[in-house]
Amino acid sequence: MSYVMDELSPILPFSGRDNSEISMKSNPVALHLSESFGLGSERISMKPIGNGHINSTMLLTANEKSLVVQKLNTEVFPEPEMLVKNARLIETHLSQKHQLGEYDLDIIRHVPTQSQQFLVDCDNGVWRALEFIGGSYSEDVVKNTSQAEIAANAFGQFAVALGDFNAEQLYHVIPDFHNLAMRAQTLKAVIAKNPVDRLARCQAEVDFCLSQFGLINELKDLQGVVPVRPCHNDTKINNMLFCNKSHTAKAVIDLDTCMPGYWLYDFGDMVRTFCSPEEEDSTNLENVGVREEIFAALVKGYVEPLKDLITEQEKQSFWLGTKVMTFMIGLRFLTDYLDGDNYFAIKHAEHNLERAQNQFALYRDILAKKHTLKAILSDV
Ligand code: ADP
Ligand code: GN1
Ligand code: MG
Repeated sequence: MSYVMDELSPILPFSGRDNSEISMKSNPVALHLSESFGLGSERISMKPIGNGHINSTMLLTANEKSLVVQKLNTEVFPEPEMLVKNARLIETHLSQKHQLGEYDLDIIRHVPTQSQQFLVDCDNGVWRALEFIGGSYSEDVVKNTSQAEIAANAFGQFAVALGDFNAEQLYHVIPDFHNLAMRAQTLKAVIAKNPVDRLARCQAEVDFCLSQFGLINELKDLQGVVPVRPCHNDTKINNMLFCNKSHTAKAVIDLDTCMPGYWLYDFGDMVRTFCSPEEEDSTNLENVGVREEIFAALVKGYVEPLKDLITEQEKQSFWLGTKVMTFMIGLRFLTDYLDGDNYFAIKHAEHNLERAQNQFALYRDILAKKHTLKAILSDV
């Protein structure tokens, strides 16, 4: 599935007595946000966009100008002001790179309110606004090798542009975000508690998960061997915007989890979300697996911009990244299922379990294709 962001609001132009206009004018949230972020109070529309699991993302349009507004998930991000501070440091760095001709992609900038604030309290939550990148679309499943190479290359450009950014400036908005040992502890704690009595329903997945904890030591062995770098930490395919016309990469989005990490995390999350022909929550498990030609295209696309910075050990660590990231997200979905769905947005009761089953199916296929995938990696 893909998600298209038109140049203009999908509801515009309004003709006569448009119902959406009437309802939006009386929608106090849309009106408040529109006035706060300087769009005015005329011809307002607000509708959900994208398929993110964490924040509520809306396209807000008024007077033919559009902004992306997001109600931040403050359970996940308890310190939204630090989230915005991190993102703005990155915006500034990327803008400098852009001015030097060293970064070509669009930069998603936060938009201040009329009183120069970046957060607005509204509707029992905290909202921010981002510049809307029109004429773009995002994908939930990679269509072909060319798209994989283009997106991976853009994530690579993003990594290189942040190569000289001091990631220690970034606040750890979610501590231990990709710490597998910590994620394993959390899973064990929720198994012990079994708060919503779902353990029996997913014992097979739990047993499988517990049998894979050797990955924790494999990761520990990398400490001091691969460099800590500024990472995006959520390089899933729908965090890339493509141009409607040229189908080139337009912007890397969702910078909320940019924190110090290993490039293997960003590589692995791309493998996880680019390579399967099925969406992350598909229950068509026979079809879930790694498309080897997509894997090869992603390796090529990502490594090319990194070539002057990447170390041999980092390249070698990409195999571990492939395994760890797919496994870890499966573990996180399973943990959330057992915990009663407190973290990821769900559409039905079994959603998190189905996501976990999907990711474990993908992880199993990765293990089964070990020799082929490692051979592709050793070729770059
Ligand atoms: P989440 O944190 O919930 O994943 P995202 O920031 O990734 O939220 O946004 C969700 C979706 O909204 C994206 O996948 C994309 O389709 C769309 N989107 C987000 N920001 C923009 C933007 N600045 N311009 C256009 N579309 C956007
Ligand atoms: C969440 O925000 P979104 O939908 O891009 C999650 C990622 C997971 C991903 C799984 C802050 O990403 O870590 O990999 O879902 N983001 C956060 O699809 O937890
Ligand atoms: Mg996202």
